[in-house]
Amino acid sequence: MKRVSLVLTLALATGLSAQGASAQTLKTIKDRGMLSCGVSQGLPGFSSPDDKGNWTGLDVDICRAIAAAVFNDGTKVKFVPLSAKDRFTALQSGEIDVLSRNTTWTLSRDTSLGANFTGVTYYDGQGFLVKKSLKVNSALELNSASVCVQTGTTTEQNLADYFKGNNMKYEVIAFASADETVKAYESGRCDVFTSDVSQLYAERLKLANPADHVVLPEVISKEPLGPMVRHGDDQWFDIVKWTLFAMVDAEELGVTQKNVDEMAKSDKPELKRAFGTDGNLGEQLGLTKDWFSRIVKSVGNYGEAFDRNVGAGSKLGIARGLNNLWNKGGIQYAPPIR
Ligand SMILES: N[C@@H](CCC(=O)N[C@@H](CS)C(=O)NCC(=O)O)C(=O)O
Repeated sequence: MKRVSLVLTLALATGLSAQGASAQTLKTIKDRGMLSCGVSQGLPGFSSPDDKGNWTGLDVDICRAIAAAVFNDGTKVKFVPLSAKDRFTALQSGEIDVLSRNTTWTLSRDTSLGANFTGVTYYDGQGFLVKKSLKVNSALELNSASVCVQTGTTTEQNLADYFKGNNMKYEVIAFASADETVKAYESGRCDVFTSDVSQLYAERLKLANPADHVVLPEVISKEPLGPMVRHGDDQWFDIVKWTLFAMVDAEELGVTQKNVDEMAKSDKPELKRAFGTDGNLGEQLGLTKDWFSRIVKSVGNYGEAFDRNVGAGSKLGIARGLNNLWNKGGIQYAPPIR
């Protein structure tokens, strides 16, 4: 009994009980002076580097928003490009602090991989891309097709389920990287390319004649994509989770990259809490009072990041759809900042 209370007293005295004994990630990142963020190897709209090595995309903006929350500087990110197969090992080994790479939240990934999903940055689903010349209008006409797919993805499993469920035969041709998969499809090694629909749009832009290819109407799975952190550090889990929530809540509250300074002066109670002019919510996360405005200043609210990278203001031109806010017909919903 005595020993237990001594340990407890010590833990309280050192502040360990408040944040959990393993709340080391934030400290490691601060000591390093840089967030290490795992992204894809190049997926327009989500994460891709230009010829100078500047990364842009929705997944990239999540990394920048986290860096802004920690350092007040969205450029303090080291982007680590990862294939589908290598992404989880990089997180487990500590090479990256967070994985922000079009990764689907599933039960097995949430448990056996020793990681936690922190939310959904993009509600997606799996689809099929075919050449228009194939004259196919529905995925149900794909019996006996050859299908190009990337290994180490949920895509492979859904493909098998869909063809089996519809009593159709198919031949899988699998590759380790997106580039190889798309090249194989373009060169005619397979009839179909299957992936998350957002990725079909992104990869189609890389083809010589994007207009020669069509995304079939069927969406055969749920692919909620979101950032992932390692098990065992609840403080870091909270920071990544609430960075995303802050972006979604900012959109709902009407706070934009442009008006953020003006809105910070507001008397509205919910804005005062978010901006830290009332209470200490930022500090409770292990961050600073101005954590919310740092995030919005750096990348804008969720809607702005969506539009710029994958939505109406981007080359992809994807409609908000499910990714609209809950009060605008979509299912993007963040808990309140209070
Ligand atoms: N969301 C699915 C698929 C993710 C995935 O890796 N898709 C490929 C299909 S194109 C991709 O994005 N590759 C990009 C890369 O390898 O850099 C998952 O989490 O398993």
